[in-house]
Amino acid sequence: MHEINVGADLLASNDAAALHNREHFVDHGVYVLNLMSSPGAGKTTLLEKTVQALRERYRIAVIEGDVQTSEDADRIAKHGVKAVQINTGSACHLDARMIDKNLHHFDLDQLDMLIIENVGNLVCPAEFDLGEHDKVMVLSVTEGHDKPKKYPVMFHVVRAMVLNKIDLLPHVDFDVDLAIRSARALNLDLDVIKVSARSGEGLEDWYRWLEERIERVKATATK
Ligand SMILES: Nc1nc2c(ncn2[C@@H]2O[C@H](COP(=O)(O)OP(=O)(O)OP(=O)(O)O)[C@@H](O)[C@H]2O)c(=O)[nH]1
Ligand SMILES: [Mg+2]
Repeated sequence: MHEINVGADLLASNDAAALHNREHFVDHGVYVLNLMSSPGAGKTTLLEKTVQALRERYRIAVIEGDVQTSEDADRIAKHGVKAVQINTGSACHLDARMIDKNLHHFDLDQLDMLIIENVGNLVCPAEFDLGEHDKVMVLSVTEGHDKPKKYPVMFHVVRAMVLNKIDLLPHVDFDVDLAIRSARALNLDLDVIKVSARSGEGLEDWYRWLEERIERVKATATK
């Protein structure tokens, strides 16, 4: 009797597609960010602020992943930045092939940064490499400081955690130090940036973090 490990096969085939995407991104010197969080943590709000702040300095485009609707892509497009929506239907994450199929919408030579907003979910997106340079997650203080312990893979795979909605800290029971300690126990080198995408507090730190990443990729472009 043959036993087929569907999960492992799926991830192996995704890794091959991700490698293909990554070669494109590296060749064209475009920095690619995979932004993940649970539903409603503030990914699109953060992206709206980010494109407004950086669009004069960098050529930016966005891929929006959602189960359905194009509402997030519409929110980004309002700021004059190209945004392509991918609807995953029943899938709880984006995969590398979905990104590959949509890259023809962009002239990668004309981009400095491509941001991919993943489907709101703290589990599945963490397992699928899209070929991005960095995975970053948004954790909102309304979600509770126990999230690193409950969703360890997500906190393990990201390069940075944006702690969002800090304007709400006086109203919620969220221990910032405990959340950061638990996240770093899973990921020693994790960068943590505390922001309010609403009030703007901390966003300059986030922009500086991105600029450093974009410039590093530009400097090592092969084409
Ligand atoms: N108070 C406060 N509200 C925020 C902040 N950032 C986002 N919000 C609100 O949180 C809600 C969800 O924000 P979105 O940006 O749509 O969240 P999202 O992560 O893109 O959501 P999905 O795409 O559905 O997963 C909206 O009502 C935002 O206005 C913040 O820093 N402070
Ligand atoms: Mg969104």
